[in-house]
Amino acid sequence: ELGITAPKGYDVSFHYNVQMEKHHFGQTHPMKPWRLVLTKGLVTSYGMHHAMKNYTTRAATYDELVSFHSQDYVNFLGSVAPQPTPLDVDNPNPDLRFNLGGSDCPLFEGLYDYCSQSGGASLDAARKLCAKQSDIAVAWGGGLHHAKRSEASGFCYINDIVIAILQLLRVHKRVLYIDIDVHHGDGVEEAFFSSDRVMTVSFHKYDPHTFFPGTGALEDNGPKSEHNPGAHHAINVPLNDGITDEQYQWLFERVISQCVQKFQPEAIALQCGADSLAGDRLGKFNLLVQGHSSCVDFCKKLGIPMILFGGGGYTPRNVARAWAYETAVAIGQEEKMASTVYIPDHAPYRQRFEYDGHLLPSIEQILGEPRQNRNPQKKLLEIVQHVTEQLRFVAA
Ligand code: ZLM
Ligand code: CA
Ligand code: ZN
Repeated sequence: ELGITAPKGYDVSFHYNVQMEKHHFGQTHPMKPWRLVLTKGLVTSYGMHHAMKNYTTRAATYDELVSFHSQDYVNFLGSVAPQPTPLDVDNPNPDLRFNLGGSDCPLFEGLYDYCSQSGGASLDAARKLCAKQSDIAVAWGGGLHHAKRSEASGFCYINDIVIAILQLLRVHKRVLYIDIDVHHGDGVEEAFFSSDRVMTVSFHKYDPHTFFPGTGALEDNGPKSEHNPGAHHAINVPLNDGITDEQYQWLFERVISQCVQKFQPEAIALQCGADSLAGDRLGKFNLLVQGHSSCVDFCKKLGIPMILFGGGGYTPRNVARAWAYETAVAIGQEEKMASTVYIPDHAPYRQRFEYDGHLLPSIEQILGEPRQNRNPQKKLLEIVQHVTEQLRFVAA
């Protein structure tokens, strides 16, 4: 332990249940709940738990799940038997509904427990914010942003974020949702499409024909139909492969500072999907932990109560490195981890971090194949301009 002391100023709470770690989506499925074991391991081995309030969370109840989801859907999730993923994608089991049982959203053993644990942790985090017992509440088991009211989608079954935001809205007039997962936060956006009390902002790779879920174009800012108060309250930042730390930070700060200025949120819900990191199995951005975590740092410095959710992230050791570092940012002790995030390959102190015959991964191994940057600065400027124009319609 490196002697991390109590936080100065910010009360941070950590919401976790080991029940979530044990679930498996299936042999080669990209979503690996055990990345949470690695994350928790790093957090505790740096002694960060001494600087936070640690809560063992409970499963969300049926009533809590149906605060957003339909009863039909939750009943089905609670009663359907586990099924092997069909090999024949063209002949899905006709008994299966709600987009369940395919290869993205398999019906694995213990699914209902996994979903309700994820929801319970995020809801507990929201309750701590509402009770003003926490300034930053951390729920790495949540962030499952694709789930819809009556539909599973993209590895997500229960939208813990929507459930948590609904809780925040009991106390906070306006909630700003920010999503740095490489995928579009479509489920959260859709859930609050008709509300002017939640503004959603997603940064994502956008390529409607080849990249999931295919939504989140720059011009999609919420239905403008018949006096919809939620119009202009959905902000989308569509990006291409290979975006760098410098570009992402530049965009993030410009977009988010304008949103905060106009919308004046009383709470922030930040989805920290780690599949936007370089070297991810599914994402193809070029972000380092530095760039990714600078989003958390920027939001923290706004001084607005905040929940940090997990989300995507498919190269488990990179996910753990990022979320542990972001936990350190929350408690204001990031310098304790700085030297271990990316240790230069020839640094003389490198071997101090190698033990049990395990070599540290080289930077090349962490980053994987370099991605070509397909984000010209001109495009980024256009995004900022469009966001500025949208926000002219928004008033707190
Ligand atoms: N096929 N196995 C992000 C959610 C992304 C839809 C194309 C499935 C995969 C992917 C599943 C083991 C978040 C799509 C993909 C192959 C239809 C997606 C099982 C590999 C595997 O090896 C795999 C047999 C699987 C799924 C890749 N699926 C990659 N991308 C996306 C969903 C979730 O990060 O945003 C938040 C947690 N689905 O592209 C297909 C269209 C299913
Ligand atoms: Ca996103
Ligand atoms: Zn994702």
